[in-house]
Formats: sequence, structure tokens, C-alpha cells
Amino acid sequence: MTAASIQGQDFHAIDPPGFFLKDKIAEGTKLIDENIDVLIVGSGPIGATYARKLVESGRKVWMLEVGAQEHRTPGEHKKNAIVFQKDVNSFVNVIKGDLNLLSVPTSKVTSNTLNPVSYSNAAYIQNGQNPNQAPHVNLDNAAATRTVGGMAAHWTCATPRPHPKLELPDTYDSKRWDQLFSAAERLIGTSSDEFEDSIRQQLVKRTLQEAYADDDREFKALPLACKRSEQNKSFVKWSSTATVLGQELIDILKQEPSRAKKFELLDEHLCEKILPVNDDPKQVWGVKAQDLRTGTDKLIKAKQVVICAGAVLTPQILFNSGLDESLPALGKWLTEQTMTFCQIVLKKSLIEKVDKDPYHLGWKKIVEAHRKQFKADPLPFPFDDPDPQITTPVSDKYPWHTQIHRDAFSYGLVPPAFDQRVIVDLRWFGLVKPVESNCVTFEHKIKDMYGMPQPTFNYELSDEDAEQANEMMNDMTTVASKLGGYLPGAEPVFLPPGAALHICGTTRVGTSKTDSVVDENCKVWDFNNLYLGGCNVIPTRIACNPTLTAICYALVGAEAIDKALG
Ligand code: FAD
Ligand code: G3F
Repeated sequence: MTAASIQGQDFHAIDPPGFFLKDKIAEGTKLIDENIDVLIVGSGPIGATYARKLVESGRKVWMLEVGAQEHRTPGEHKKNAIVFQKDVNSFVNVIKGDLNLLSVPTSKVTSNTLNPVSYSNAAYIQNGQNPNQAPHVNLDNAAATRTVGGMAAHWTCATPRPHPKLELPDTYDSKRWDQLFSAAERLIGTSSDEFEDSIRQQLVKRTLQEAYADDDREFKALPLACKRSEQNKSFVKWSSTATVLGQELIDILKQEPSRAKKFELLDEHLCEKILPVNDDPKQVWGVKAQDLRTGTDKLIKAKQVVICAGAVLTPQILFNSGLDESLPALGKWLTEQTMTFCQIVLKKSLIEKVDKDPYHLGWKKIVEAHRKQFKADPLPFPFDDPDPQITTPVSDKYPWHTQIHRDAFSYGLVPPAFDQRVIVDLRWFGLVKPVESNCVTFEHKIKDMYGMPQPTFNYELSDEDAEQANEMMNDMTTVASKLGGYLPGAEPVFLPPGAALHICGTTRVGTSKTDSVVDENCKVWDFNNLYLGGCNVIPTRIACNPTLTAICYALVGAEAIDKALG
């Protein structure tokens, strides 16, 4: 049972309301005044960071999440189910099912082969599409995951630190950043060791280190937020919102609802807008939310409000609250990485090397044991040999982030004819410079399927970024050629814009209201008690996976809120 069952008072009993709301208050609206210190919108890893820190400081925290709690442990990574660890391929369909595209241009064409008796028309808005989205400036694959845990319910867990010169924002000095990254890595559980014992990890790493020996290029373990089980070496526990919340907060959530609870999560609750205090527009009174199961509106009072609803749905809530005019940078300066992808089948010559144990890493013994048990297996790799997880980080000469690994995503399903042990994925992520005109705007009249303003993208690469994407593609194919030949159907491609799911900048941190939305503490300009979190606050171009950096900002935000609460 969630706190939704704590009865709010009927709205008409409250006099005077104390907040500003233009909408007509629907009958049956509940007013919730539970002496909440901090109300967090969004249960992804960033909302969880705020929650963990603030509950630890003794604050009373409530969290709203539009998605459902699907797992008995709130925010658990779905890949921690053994079925997906046995077959990572099948996880592709989970991701596909969870990602909801944010802006789909309206297709005016129905099918030419439709039986002429059937109903057919080019409706104004069909299937949640967006008639105002120009296809050539769309972020076609930009999506949101609406579930308790957010995208971290199925993320890859890659948590590298950004390059200090090429990616890292100058919001804090290097000492402060270093402290923040260490704290963020502890919170999410980043490690570079969990795949190091794998034969394929060692084989791929050594092969590339040798191929680039003259170039001084670094190939190393991809930092991943996960932990290999001590009892069962083939099981990896992937970090998620549940990891960030920690056992104490999860235990609190499992308790029965009561006024004394320090932490509460209301799932299937849509935050529609923030409500300013009646006579003080700098002060937020609370939020207007909708309980999607009952359709009841709830007006929830809180001393501080934090919105961590993802890089597009966070500015959506601010827009819906009428803040687009007072926050001129809202939705602007959007960056999304360019992305290239291919999959290779490992070279015969590399696989044949394994028996000989050329690097004296103890492969011989492992292979012999495997061969003894599985005589018919032509491959030397044990079935539970962990997948390779390697990166060659952003550098001056190669200014892109890379992942040479196995990963499930909504693309890259390996055909059953191929043994997955010989497949390696290559994903390259490019830097894109923030420009004001790259943005997400919101429609006043068109609503998404949750009744919120429809997002529309306007996103174009500069010539310089396009050139760099081309170089990045060439680099990926060169690295691929050292490892093997392309898996048929997975030859090198540029993925559709938005595929990285690393949108940043839409509510960026800065020093003035004209070109940013929040200050260095993640507090919204002109507000006393409204904070934001997410990759949306990252103001710089960034090629590596941005969530770790977003956690750093949330740590700063949580500290500022705690201080403000006194
Ligand atoms: P989210 O995780 O998006 O959570 C926001 C939450 O807010 C959602 O649960 C949403 O339902 C909720 N919400 C939205 N609107 C409302 C509303 N109006 N009311 C109430 N709730 C609302 N990043 C990395 O750094 N490394 C990786 O390896 C990596 N791998 C990824 C792999 C995949 C397949 C995907 C899809 C993403 C990956 N990412 C990765 C991106 C990463 O998951 C996100 O950066 C991260 O989850 C962002 O956290 P967040 O809490 O800001 O937002
Ligand atoms: C991204 O969002 C992640 O950050 C990567 F780590 C992951 O490999 C990729 O999605 C999958 O395309």
C-alpha cells in the first residue's frame, strides 16, 4: 500500500488555499498537507540521489512517479532477473517495450494496400503523434521510460568520468569535482574490476592494446555500476535506483503508510505542474498531481520541490507550470550525442590464440576444464565467460567515447545462428557542441498521452560536429577491423538521432538566467525552493555516459536543500 491511501482532506475544507492555480479545481480534489520537507518528482537514479541524501539528513521526503512499481524492490534493475543474465539478447525486448518515443511526426499516409472498405483517414493527431514535428530536425529515437526506477531499470550502467578538458563543465573546481565523482561512484557502485577475469575481456583488450601500441591509445575496462556475485560468478548485480536508495530507504518504503514515515513513494502519480505561493511567485507551495489509478487530483504541499523527470519531461513540467516566459533558456542548448554502431564476429585467428595462452593469463587451465566438460563445443570460451566490457576514453586525438562490449539495446539483436560468445558490439558516442537553437519546445494545444504539453524537437548538427561524426565512424571501423568481420545485418551505421538517450542541457546549470535555467546548486533561477536534477542540468558537450555527472550535480543540489531547510 502506498501513501496514496493516506486520506487527503477534501479541498473545500481548506481555507484559504495559499497557492496560485489558474485551473478550475475539480470536484473530489484532495489536499495533502503531511508536513513534507522535500517532494521529489521522478524516481530515476537522480531523484533517488536526492531522496537518499535528504532522508539520511533526517528530512521527510515524498516522491511522485508517473510509472508503476513493477518490481517488489522499488527501482530494481530488470536485468537482475536471471533469465536475462542467461540470455542478454532477450533483454532487447524489455528495453524496446519500456522506451516510449517522445515525438513522432504525423504520418499522413495510410496504407495503399488497405482494403478499400476499411476506415482510412489522415486524422489530425493519430496514435499520439506530433503534427508539428518536422521529421528532418527530430530526435527520432529520443524516448522516456515511465516506471519506478526510470531508465535505470534497464540501463547499461556505464559510469565513466568525463574528460577534464574536453567534457567536464567548469561549474566547480577540480578538487570539488573529484570529491563529487568519488561520492557518486560510491553511491552507484562503479567498478572497473567485475569483468577483468573474463578470457574475452583480456583477449579483446590485449588485441587492441597491441594494435595501438605505437599510438599510446588507452584501452581499459569500461567503468560499470555493478557487482559480481561472490557465490555465483556468472551473476552480476546491476546498479539501479534501488542501489542508490539503499536498503534503509527501501525498508521504509515497505512499511505501512503512516504520517511518521520519513520516505514515501507514490507511483502512477503524474506531476502536472508546480504551484507557486499566492502572493509570492518566488516560493513554491507544492505541486498539482494526478493519481492515474483513480483519476483524482491531488494538491501536495511541500517545503522544497525537486523535479527529476528526465531531460525532456522535466522542462515539460516547468512549461506546463507557465514558466517558459520567465525562464528563457528552458528547453534550449540541447545536446544529444551522435552515435555509430556495429557488431563484429571475432576473428578465427584470435579465437585460435586462446588455447595457447600467449599472455600467460591462465587461460590454458580454464579452457582445458571447459573442453573436458563440453567435448563437442568448438569454442574455447566457457559458457559463463563474462562478456567483454572495454572502453577507449575520450582524448584529444580521439574525441569520442567508445564501448567495445556486449550490451542489450532496442537494436543489435544477434541472430540465433551465431554463438553470442563470438560477438562484440562497438558503440561510439560523439561530442556535440551546445547551441541555443537546438531545443525542445512544448505545444500549448497538442497534448501527449498523459495530457501534458507535447514535446517538439528542433535539432541539427553543425558542420563541425558532422565532420567529427564522420571521423568517429572511420575510427570505429578501423578498431572493428582489428577484432573481426561484421555480423551480417549489423554493419556500421549512424544510429538515429536520440538513440544514445543522453540528452543534456535542456535545463542547464549556468551563471545567469538568460542562458541557463538553474544556478550551480541546481536551484531554478528566481525561485527559493525549486530544484532540478538530471542530465538536463549538464551544460557542456559530453560524449561519455552522463548519468554519473548528473548524480554529482544532484549531490550538490541535495546539500543545498538540506542547508536551506535549516
Ligand atoms: P530517468 O531515469 O528518466 O527518470 C525520470 C523519471 O521521472 C521516470 O521514471 C519518469 O517516469 C518520471 N516522470 C517523468 N515525468 C513525470 C511526471 N510528470 N510526473 C511524475 N513522474 C514523471 N546512462 C549512463 O550514464 N550510462 C549508461 O550505461 C546508460 N545506459 C542506458 C541504457 C539504456 C537502454 C537507456 C534507455 C538509457 C541509458 N542511460 C545510460 C541513460 C540513463 O539511464 C539516464 O541518464 C538516467 O536514467 C537519467 O536519470 P534521471 O533520474 O534523470 O531520469
Ligand atoms: C546508452 O544510453 C548507454 O549509455 C550506453 F552505455 C549503452 O550502451 C547505449 O545506450 C546502448 O545503445
